Amino acid sequence: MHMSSAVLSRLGWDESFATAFDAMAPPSTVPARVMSVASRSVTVLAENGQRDAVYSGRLRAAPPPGGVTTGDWVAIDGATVHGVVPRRSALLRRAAGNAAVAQAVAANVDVVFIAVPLGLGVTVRRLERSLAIAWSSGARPVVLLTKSDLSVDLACDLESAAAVAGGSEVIAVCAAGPGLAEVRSCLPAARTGAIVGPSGAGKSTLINALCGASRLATAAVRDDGRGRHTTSNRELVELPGGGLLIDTPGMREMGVWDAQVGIDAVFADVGELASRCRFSDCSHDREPGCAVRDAADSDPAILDRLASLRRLEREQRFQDLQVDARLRAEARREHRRWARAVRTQPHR
Ligand SMILES: Nc1nc2c(ncn2[C@@H]2O[C@H](COP(=O)(O)OP(=O)(O)OP(=O)(O)O)[C@@H](O)[C@H]2O)c(=O)[nH]1
Ligand SMILES: [Mg+2]
Ligand SMILES: [Zn+2]
Repeated sequence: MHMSSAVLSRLGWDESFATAFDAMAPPSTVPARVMSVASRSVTVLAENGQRDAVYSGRLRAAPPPGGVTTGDWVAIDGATVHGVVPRRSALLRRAAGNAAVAQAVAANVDVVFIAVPLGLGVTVRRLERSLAIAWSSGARPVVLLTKSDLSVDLACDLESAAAVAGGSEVIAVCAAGPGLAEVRSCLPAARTGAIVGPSGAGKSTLINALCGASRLATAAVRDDGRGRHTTSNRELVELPGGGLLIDTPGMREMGVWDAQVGIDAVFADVGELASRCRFSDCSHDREPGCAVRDAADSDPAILDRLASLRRLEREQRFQDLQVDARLRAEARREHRRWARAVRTQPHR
């Protein structure tokens, strides 16, 4: 029955979400998509319009990984969100300041646009990290070289990005026009994208350009180069002619969260070389028959990629350990609660 709704299909609702919804939704709830999130409430769009809603106690007690986020499909009853439809994809990062907690940046996205502002050259190491996180989301990463009008050497910037993009599409775009059509074509009707990148990369300006209107606030980058965030919310915007795009606040750091799959994908070239080393546990240091060192003789950049890969893998291992430690602590607490409950029970 939900399939008939034009509003919902416009927002990306389809048969498989409907099936998932029927399996989890409490009676008398209807589906809605989260358009933006505040600390204690969400703005959702349902068949009968937009509204603010708060979480039920049950959802507060057992939120989805990284919390309810923009792009989630939820089951609402009036102004209460009762549950979250299992996600098709989720962009998760380590929450700022807490290695053991995830933050869901966006959910049910088909494309993750990674904005890399031009002008000072491509920040390759940062791009590798973002790509690994994007790959792990289950969505397709697309690299956007934004503010392309500020590039000193666009061909060179495109080449630097392509060298680490691992086959992902790379689009140079300027909010004034060039490249906009290519970005647009990544998002056919009912498909959802999310755009991530540093503050001032031109994310909101780009969405406004795609909308042909000043839909989102934008601001000039401060001269002193210190952090300044114009966008403070993750907001889902409907583009004219179909397609949806989630704007996100600029992120200083995107910590990896369960990103090993993405790390492997982004550094597949290094992995392939390593598989040809004579020793299976080669540290690519000075062992004989090291295919990575051999390759580095003709392409020294491979050593930078190796270092970058190791940094991300180390970070991922650290994150895993932090989560293990947290789970152990939780299990201990749970056990103490249980032991106390048993002690205070009257003997029979
Ligand atoms: N030259 C040039 N400037 C641009 C372009 N796109 C955006 N800008 C400028 O860059 C500044 C920052 O743009 P925003 O869209 O606010 O950046 P943002 O990525 O949304 O930043 P946060 O919301 O803080 O994460 C603004 O002054 C824009 O006018 C572009 O294609 N070329
Ligand atoms: Mg913005
Ligand atoms: Zn080796």
